[in-house]
Amino acid sequence: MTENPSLGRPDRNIALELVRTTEAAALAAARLIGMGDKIAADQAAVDAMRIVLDTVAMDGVVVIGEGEKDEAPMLYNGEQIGDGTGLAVDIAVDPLEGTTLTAKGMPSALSVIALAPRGAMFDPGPCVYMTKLAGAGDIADLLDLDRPIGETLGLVADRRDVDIRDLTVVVLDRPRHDEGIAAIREAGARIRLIADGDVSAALLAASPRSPVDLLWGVGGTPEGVISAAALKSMGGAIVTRLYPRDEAERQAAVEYGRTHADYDLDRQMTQDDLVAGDDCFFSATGVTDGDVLQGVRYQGRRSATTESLVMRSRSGTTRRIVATHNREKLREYNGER
Ligand code: VTB
Ligand code: MG
Ligand code: MG
Repeated sequence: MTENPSLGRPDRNIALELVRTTEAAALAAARLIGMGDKIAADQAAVDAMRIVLDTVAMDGVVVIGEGEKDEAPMLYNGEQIGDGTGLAVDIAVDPLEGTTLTAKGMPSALSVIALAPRGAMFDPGPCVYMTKLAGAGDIADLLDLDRPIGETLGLVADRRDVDIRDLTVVVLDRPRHDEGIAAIREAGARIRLIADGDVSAALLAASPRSPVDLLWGVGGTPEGVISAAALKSMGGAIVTRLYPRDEAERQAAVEYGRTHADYDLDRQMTQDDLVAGDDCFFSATGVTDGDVLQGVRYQGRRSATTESLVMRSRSGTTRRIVATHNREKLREYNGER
């Protein structure tokens, strides 16, 4: 009779172990805030996350190791992670989401990781970009990339019983968004332009009571999948569509679609298409200070604090974990941090 012995019973929440990996990456990257070297900051985050990941009891495979587009060091796609026992899982990492933000000491750099049962995560394939529209769960049914953004803003304003000019849309500051930005302004909504970091922006847009209502624009496909894992847990919504950069990438995507049934340039994909099923896990730790998470704070050589968001989609539990790290003890058994 009992198909799944864990159903209805509390079981392991692996996100509570993942938080150690994003904390380690954040602590390592934060040493390099404002130092002007995004490669070094990224490398520090990758190395630190990699070491702690191997302590997690799981049979993991990296399916999204962001870094290709920016030629950053990465936890390689296909790399085996964990101690090889237990759950067979897909892992998506961005050890430092916001390498330039970190190098320049700008807000909202995060370390992030997402995990889901094997096969659950969308494979980005050849497209490094996707168009994204994200917000809180109360407007999930209004998110449609085929409707002009100005009209969607009108519907969101009606739904929330506010004026369009009360709405704020967060947009990556990129020339490719010029038309969209003009359309949003034309509709009367306000815009918050950000230099990088659309995972953090998706979390902000999806939080009820945040000053931002929507995330709109073209960002990284890996970041889209990672955001989806978070939004599934916190009750937010995202719709996305692959965005080939040029004709060659479009051709490669069409070719890829012949052997991968769910790979379709025309399809709008929601959080449930990007991360299937109901049991994904997410952890993010702030590197630089931001609206969603406080960054790493050092208290001299003795200690440092981190703030993390830790979530699981099945239970919908979101935890904010503030940790105090004893840097002296860590130095003793881990080397300098
Ligand atoms: C976004 C942003 C990232 O890449 O996904 C962006 O969230 C999109 O690519 O922080 P471009 O920078 O090429 O526009 C990042 O900026 C870097 O991973
Ligand atoms: Mg990265
Ligand atoms: Mg990134």
